[in-house]
Amino acid sequence: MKNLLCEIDNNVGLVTVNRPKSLNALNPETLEEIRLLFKELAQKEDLVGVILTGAGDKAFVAGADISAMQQYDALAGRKFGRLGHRAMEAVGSLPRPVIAAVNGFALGGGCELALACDIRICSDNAKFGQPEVNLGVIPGFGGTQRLPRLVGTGQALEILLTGDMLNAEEACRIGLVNRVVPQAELLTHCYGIMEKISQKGPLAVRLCKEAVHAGIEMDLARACRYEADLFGVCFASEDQSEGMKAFLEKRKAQFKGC
Ligand code: CO8
Repeated sequence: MKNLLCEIDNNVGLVTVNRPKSLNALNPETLEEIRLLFKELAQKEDLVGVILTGAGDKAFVAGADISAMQQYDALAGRKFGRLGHRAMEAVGSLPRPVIAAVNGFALGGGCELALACDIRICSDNAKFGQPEVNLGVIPGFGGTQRLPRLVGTGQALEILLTGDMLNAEEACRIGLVNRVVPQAELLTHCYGIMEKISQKGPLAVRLCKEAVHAGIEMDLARACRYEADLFGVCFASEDQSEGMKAFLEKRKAQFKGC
């Protein structure tokens, strides 16, 4: 891959968008690499999860690549939007948790990439925004949909309509990120969350993510029935009997992921 770095350590993937000269802006090639990489990572049975970040200490991702978009006509714009959606979908549908380690600017397509992740932790220098209205366009990688689902329509509309940037504390206050940590501790903090998750039943972790993401698209009654189905599926696993047995025997469970 030309624009991404990927390393896997202790079954935790670290994916870095690596175009620091343009503040990790997402050009079509990078979006396609994200899609392909996350499809490949989805096949790794032992994977605990993925941490997604940006190269350098200034930006997570400063948006879609404006120099690539500048000359687009309507059809090219639509094609680019679809490419972006497929990349975000590959991140969001990874059957493992994905943590966005937001280490600086997360603007436009960069904020949308963070929104496609399951958990967002940011450094104290992070800045968030959907500045597309400054460029005469609207967000095109899911921002008008995922942002209101996460922070509510009122907060989302203020961000979308003003194009204003939010600092890390403001982003945390409205629930756009879970936590703000000093920049030097950002990755360590994210690995700490992955370490905790790695101790849990892998099937239960996968099904929790599936229940939340699928359920949020349904009405509550249907979503609760879906949850009950997935809850039932857990009882077909060895991990369920081990987890409950270990609790009753007052010992740590030894999960196998089956
Ligand atoms: N695209 C391309 N290049 C970029 C981008 C970007 N989004 N952001 C920064 N760069 C480049 C700059 O052009 C500059 O390059 P060079 O050194 O060659 O001049 C380099 O990165 C460093 O940037 P700055 O010198 O501007 O750094 P500053 O610290 O002065 O400013 C900012 C940092 C505030 C982040 C500033 O760079 C900025 O405002 N960037 C643009 C942010 C933005 O508007 N992002 C949204 C883009 S639109 C979008 O994401 C839409 C997504 C959906 C599209 C769907 C289409 C269908």
